Amino acid sequence: MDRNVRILGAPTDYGANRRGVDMGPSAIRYGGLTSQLESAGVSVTDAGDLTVPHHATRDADAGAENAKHIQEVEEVCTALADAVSTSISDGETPLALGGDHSIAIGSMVGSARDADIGVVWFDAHGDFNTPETSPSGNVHGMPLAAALGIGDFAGVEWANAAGLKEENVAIVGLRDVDRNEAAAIRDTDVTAYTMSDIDERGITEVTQDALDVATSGTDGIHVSLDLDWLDPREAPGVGTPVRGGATYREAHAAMELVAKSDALRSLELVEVNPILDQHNETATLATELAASAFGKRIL
Ligand code: B3U
Ligand code: MN
Ligand code: MN
Repeated sequence: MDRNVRILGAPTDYGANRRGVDMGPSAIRYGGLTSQLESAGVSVTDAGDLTVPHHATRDADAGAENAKHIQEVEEVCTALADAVSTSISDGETPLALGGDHSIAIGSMVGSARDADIGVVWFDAHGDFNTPETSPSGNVHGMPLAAALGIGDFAGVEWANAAGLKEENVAIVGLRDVDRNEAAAIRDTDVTAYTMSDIDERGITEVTQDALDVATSGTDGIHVSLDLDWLDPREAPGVGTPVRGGATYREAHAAMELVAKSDALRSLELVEVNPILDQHNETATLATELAASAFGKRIL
């Protein structure tokens, strides 16, 4: 398939309460994103970065204690949703670069604007907290709940806007889930695979199941890749590393299956933290994984 990819940078860390992931888009570009994507046979347009309100212009304690910087998160997500949906209607596949994982609310809302979509969420964390259950108040731990309309986000409208169906959402790679968050996931029709599932069944079978969940009856899928899904040995440059994650090979195998599904409508790479990275290796790995998701072949 001839594919054109449009890179959309979202240099924000408001959802992670300021930890340096706002530098992710630069680091990922510097890690060779365009050439990696071209080696996957897609053409690439870089639309630059969205404008994110600067910290100097905002109150450091803005937002509710249980949903920090909710207004800034909403601003960024609204802009990203528009950019993602415009990209799709222009015939270009959006590739959003975070930034913290709160940007996924914008990606999903935008990707779902004119279609029924499924979602595959690769992450160590559930990202299923709500302001009521969150231990941190950081919105990057809440985007899946938000996009499914679960929880009270101080009346913020996007929370219900995506129109996602729980039964088309799959989370892959869980190993750090808060107690109430786990109960919330179990209460829904979302499908969740832990690292134990990957241990028992292997990455291929689990990813294929997740893709089946997301593609069943939908027009396409949004794939959200939190780099902390990988083991910190492979991806040290993330804000909240958790031991026991996916290996380099498992991550590539999963992305190759994404490519094979031929259903990818939008992709995002999030939570790369250049401050914590070593020689930009996490950002560089993110570019490789994107290439695999877009169908890079060896032979
Ligand atoms: N579950 C915790 C921790 C966390 C979630 N996502 C990340 N960290 N990156 C929380 O704050 O919601
Ligand atoms: Mn996440
Ligand atoms: Mn995570």
